[in-house]
Amino acid sequence: MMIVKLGGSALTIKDANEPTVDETNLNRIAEEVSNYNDDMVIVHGAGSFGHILAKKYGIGGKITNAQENLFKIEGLSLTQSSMQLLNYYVVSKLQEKGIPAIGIKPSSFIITENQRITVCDTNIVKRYVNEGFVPVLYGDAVLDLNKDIKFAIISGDQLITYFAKALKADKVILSSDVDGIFTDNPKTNPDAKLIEVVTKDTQLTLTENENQADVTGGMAGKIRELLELADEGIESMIINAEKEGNLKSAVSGKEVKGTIIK
Ligand code: IP8
Repeated sequence: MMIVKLGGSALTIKDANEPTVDETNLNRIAEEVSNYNDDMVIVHGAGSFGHILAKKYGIGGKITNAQENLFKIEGLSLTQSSMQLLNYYVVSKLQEKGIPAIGIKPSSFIITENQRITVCDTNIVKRYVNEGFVPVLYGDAVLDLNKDIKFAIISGDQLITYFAKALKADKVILSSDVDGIFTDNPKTNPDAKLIEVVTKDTQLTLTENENQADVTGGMAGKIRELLELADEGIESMIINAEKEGNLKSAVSGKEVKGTIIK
C-alpha cells in the first residue's frame, strides 16, 4: 500500500495570480506515477488553486463578527470549488494514463478540531482501494469544531499522515519542487545542503514565515507531519517531482536523491 503526495507547487504555477495548472508537469507526473500498479492512494496539494484563496479569506482565522463570518463562508465556498476543479484536472490526467483514479472530496467527510482531523471515516477510501481504484484526495477547506474559527484548511500533508496510519501504508512518498530538506532555503541560499536523513533528533532551523504564499506552513509543516508519522514507525521520503524520472524511480523502488524521514 503506497501513498503518494503530488505537491501543489509542481502541479500548478504557484506564483501565478490566478489558479493555473502546470500542464507539462501534470502530464509527466501522471505518466511517472502510472508506473506503479499496486494499491495506491494519491493526495495532491493546492498550489495556486488553494493557497491564494485561503490566504485572501483568512480561513482558519478567528471569526469575531457577522461580517467576517459571511466573508469566510464565501471563502470556504470558493476554495472548495477551486480545489475540486484542480482535482478534476489531476484525476482526468491520471485516467488518461490508465490509472483507475477517482476523486474524493475531503471536506465532504472530514471535520477538524483546531485544524487537526477529528472526524474522518477512512472506510470509504479503504473500500475503493480494495476494489482496485486509486482514490485521489487533496488539501481542502473544511468545517472545524472550534466555534471561534468554524473553518480550517487541511494540507495534503496532514491527509498523508492520517491515511498512512489508517491504511497502514508501507511506502509514503511526498513530492515537492525541491530535492528534500536542506540546511537552509535552497531557493535563496546556494550553499544550503541536502539532509539525507531526518529524525526527531535532527537539529533543524526551519522558520515558518507568516508572509509566505503557503498557508499550511511550507516545509516546516511538512516535516512536522512526517515526524509524527515516523513516531508511528512509518518512514517517508521527500523528493523533487520537477526533476524528470524522480517519481517514476521512487514508485518503482529505485534510489532517488531526497530526504528520508524516520
Ligand atoms: O498544498 C493546502 O494543501 P497543501 C490546501 O497540501 C488549501 O498545503 C486549500 C490551501
